[in-house]
Amino acid sequence: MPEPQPILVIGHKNPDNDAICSAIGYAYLKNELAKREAKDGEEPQIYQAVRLGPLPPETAGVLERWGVEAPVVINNVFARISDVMTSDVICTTPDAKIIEAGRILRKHNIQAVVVTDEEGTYQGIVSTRMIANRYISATDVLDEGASHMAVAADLIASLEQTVDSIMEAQILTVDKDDRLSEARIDILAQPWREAVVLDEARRPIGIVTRSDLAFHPHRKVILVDHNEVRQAVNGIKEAEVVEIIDHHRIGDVSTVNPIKFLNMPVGSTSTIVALEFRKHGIEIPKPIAGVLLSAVMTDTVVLKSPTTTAIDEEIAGYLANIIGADPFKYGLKVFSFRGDDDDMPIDKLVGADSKEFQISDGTVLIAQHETTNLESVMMREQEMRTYMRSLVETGGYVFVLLMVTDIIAGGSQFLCEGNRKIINRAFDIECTGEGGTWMPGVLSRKKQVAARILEA
Ligand SMILES: [Mn+2]
Repeated sequence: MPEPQPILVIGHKNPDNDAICSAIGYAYLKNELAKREAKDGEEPQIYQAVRLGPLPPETAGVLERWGVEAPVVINNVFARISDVMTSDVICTTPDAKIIEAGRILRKHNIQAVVVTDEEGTYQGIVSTRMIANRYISATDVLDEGASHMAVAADLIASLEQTVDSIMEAQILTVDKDDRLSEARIDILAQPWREAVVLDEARRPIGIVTRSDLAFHPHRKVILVDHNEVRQAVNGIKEAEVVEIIDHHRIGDVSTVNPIKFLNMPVGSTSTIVALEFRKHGIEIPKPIAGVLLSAVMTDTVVLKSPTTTAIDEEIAGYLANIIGADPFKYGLKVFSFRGDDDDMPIDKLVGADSKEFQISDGTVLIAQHETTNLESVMMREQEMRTYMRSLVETGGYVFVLLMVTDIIAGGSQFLCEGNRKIINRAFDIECTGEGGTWMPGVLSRKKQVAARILEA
């Protein structure tokens, strides 16, 4: 049987701080709960936080600050060879006698033994079928009139030959991370029943037989900070979603069985994760509290975004108390990890956080850059506008709107390139090609900007 696999805790594609931090926090909580619930002598289920893209700079800063390891990057959750392979491989050497290989096959009640050289490098396999074929071919010799005694003597003698005389070296070899659906076709297309799983040094680490292919494994995943297929890991439809923790609109992920689906209209998924810790009476260690608080602060723009609820405020205070910091000051520190606005490359400054929206006239791009120093960002206005015009050209956008959000003042400076009429109409402003327009209280792209433009 394949080894038990960890349940993956996954945020959305193109991860933001909340997608990664809520996954780290929730995986920690689930591991603690699994340890608490595991019966004596039973291995607890392992939960592993993973991510679908690079760490945002503030996340990198926060994880380093607290000495928390970054979740590993995964590309997909398609079923893999490792989900079905047998990992205890029995090996022999090319100079072993066939009779010894036969004993190994019988002793372990297996169908194939893997042949490796002295360094443990893969050479081929010997299966019960290959040995049996010798006996079957002996019937030919008998039919041709050879004496039974002579054939029997030959067969007995052949048991003393070395394994390499009947070893098959052309068997399919696969990687443990190969997609099962693709490997299945290759395994069925070859004349042998087995495929050997090799590591990078070509050492055998597993074996897959045709009977293993009857098994259709589904990798277990917990989704955090999203519940739409479009934003989810590749292969999600082949996986088994066992829980969802989110604070977005209900999307289109569907499941076969009833699951825990915890969705709350609060400012961040990390807020909900912190609530779950309290609900289960699991203590939040300082580093986890620091990680979760950072995401409450980034998702709610230091509790100023209109998406912020009283629950977020209460949780921010609670987490800040654990790490002994002021939530607002800590939030500003987290934002400062994004780096100086003066020397940030222009494509990052404008495009790092940008989303496309469809309106009746075509596609528009709304970018947001959060800052504690609006003045220093606006020093680069001409450079930003030139870059935005290039985005309008290459992306074929109706317009590109950049919200430079001042998180201390609690508002955004709008800069627009392309057709400004739509923005001007939607917000009843007169955005021109110079200076931009200050929008007090506007912090949320989703709630206060995209929604208005889509309605206009
Ligand atoms: Mn979020």
